[in-house]
Amino acid sequence: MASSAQTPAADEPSDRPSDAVLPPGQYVPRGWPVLHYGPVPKFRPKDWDLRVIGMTADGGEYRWDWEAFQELPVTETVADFHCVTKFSLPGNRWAGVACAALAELAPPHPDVTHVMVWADYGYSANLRLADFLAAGTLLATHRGGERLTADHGFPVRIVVPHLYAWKSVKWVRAVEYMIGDRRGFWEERGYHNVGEAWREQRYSYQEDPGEAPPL
Ligand SMILES: Nc1nc2c(c(=O)[nH]1)N[C@H]1C(S)=C(S)[C@@H](COP(=O)(O)O)O[C@H]1N2
Ligand SMILES: [Mo]
Repeated sequence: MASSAQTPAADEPSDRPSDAVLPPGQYVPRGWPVLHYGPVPKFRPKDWDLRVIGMTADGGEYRWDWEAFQELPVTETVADFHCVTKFSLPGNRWAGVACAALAELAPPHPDVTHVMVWADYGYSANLRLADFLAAGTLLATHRGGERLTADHGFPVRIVVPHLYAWKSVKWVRAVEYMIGDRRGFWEERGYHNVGEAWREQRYSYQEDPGEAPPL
């Protein structure tokens, strides 16, 4: 994809010391916590779709209904998961549709720099295009061989392992291609615009000039 070269590759965790198991400040809890803002949406297969909107290469929108989405090629990735509230889940085996594969089916305009990932009820998170296209970034349907439960994002959540988990949007319904950056739900409410866990980019006051749209 021509546009993937505009931002640095983000498929490797940044600044990871060779002996560190978890990013700074993180611990492994018992079980898998459930954390989100607002209600869990009810899945209605007939109404569900996943759309790619915004600045596509051909100016059109792309849409997959539930049947069509299930026909997309499935990949697996094993990755840690880091919440900014400091719990981490090491070694998750996620399965789903690679976001890079989705972007091949729905190519972004060459000037696209960022994406907004949208969920039911309006939750959103912004990503650099390189984060979206990174090797570990997936529209996950399964973890550890089991379908996600409603609490954890069924039917589809994005997983962006190298960024704090508020970017791993549950109940994804749309990906918006953007020319330029815009803050998502938590990025407007005090969390870091980029959110790299290995750089401990937790809060917006840690942002460098030029790293984020003004608050
Ligand atoms: N749609 C939606 N996705 C969301 C959230 C949310 O509030 N709404 N919370 C995020 C946060 S802060 C975290 S830590 C993870 C938690 O995922 P889990 O409940 O599967 O552990 O979901 C993320 N995805
Ligand atoms: Mo979180």
